[in-house]
Amino acid sequence: MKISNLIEDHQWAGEDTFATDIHAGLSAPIKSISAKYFYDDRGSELFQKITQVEDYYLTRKEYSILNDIQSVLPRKLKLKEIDIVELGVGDGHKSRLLIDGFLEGGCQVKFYPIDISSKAMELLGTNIRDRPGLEIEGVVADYFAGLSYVSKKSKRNQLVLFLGSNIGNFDRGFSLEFLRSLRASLDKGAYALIGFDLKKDVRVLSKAYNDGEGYTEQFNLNLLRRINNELGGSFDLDSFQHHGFYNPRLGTMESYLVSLKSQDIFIDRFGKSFHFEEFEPIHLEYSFKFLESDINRLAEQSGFRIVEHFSDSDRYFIDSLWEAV
Ligand code: AVI
Repeated sequence: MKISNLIEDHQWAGEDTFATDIHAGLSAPIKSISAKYFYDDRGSELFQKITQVEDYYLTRKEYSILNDIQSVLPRKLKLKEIDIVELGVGDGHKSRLLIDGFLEGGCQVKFYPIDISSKAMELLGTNIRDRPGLEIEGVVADYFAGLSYVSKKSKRNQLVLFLGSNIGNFDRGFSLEFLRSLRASLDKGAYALIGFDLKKDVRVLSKAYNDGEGYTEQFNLNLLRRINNELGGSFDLDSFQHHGFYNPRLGTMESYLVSLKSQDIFIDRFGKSFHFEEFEPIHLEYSFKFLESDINRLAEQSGFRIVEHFSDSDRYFIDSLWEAV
């Protein structure tokens, strides 16, 4: 697997951005930490664990959908050659299912996984390898820089994968903006397969984000550990409690860490303490949920036509195939 790194050294001010964002988030009247900071090595490992627990149905349901459509998709698209572009690489298991389907259907595939993390890219390279009919070029870049790089190289029809309901971590306004930018970076006739977690029984949602094994709690607390390790913070992880709940007004799961006592947390890097009232929350993440009508509206408003919605037997999740019009 070839890896093209589009991130220049001077652009990678990751550590400073982290410090600045944490300072701003903990100084705000309603404290927050951006969910994008979940995924350091430990956080990515914990997320992998979450995807394997019974309560977190999303990965399992999406995998079953992709398994079902593995051979359907190549027949529907009827292409001899395809460039499959994946935004945000996971461990490669889902994309591998689809790639195998195209290869078995006699289609030549070039696979371009795009991710900001070179570490994630290296890991992916251990799970998916070049073989006859398949060439892989990992692109280390943000999504749109990566897409523009691929579109300059690509002479074939493209299928963009944005799986896992990653779109649910954007707020409603930003998801539309994101999909419009995605459309703008594609040629007419290109395809996108986008994973959406559907609205459902609140108890099912609630269990998924408060899993019985406690991995979601550790995943959230890992953000405080990151601040301790990287910025010299003094968070006592036992004095914060994970709280995940469904907000039906916004149609989203929300996750918080709640301070169990009144406390001052000194952070070395900033040379100062941050005060927490007893039971004061830090907001961490939104995971928006969708109706089929939301998906239809998003496609229409961003310049795509729906080819087909693929769902699982419980209708928990939809992978929606779109064509750029
Ligand atoms: C990556 N993302 C789609 C996950 C979600 O369901 O929002 C992240 C996650 N947060 C808690 N559990 C999983």
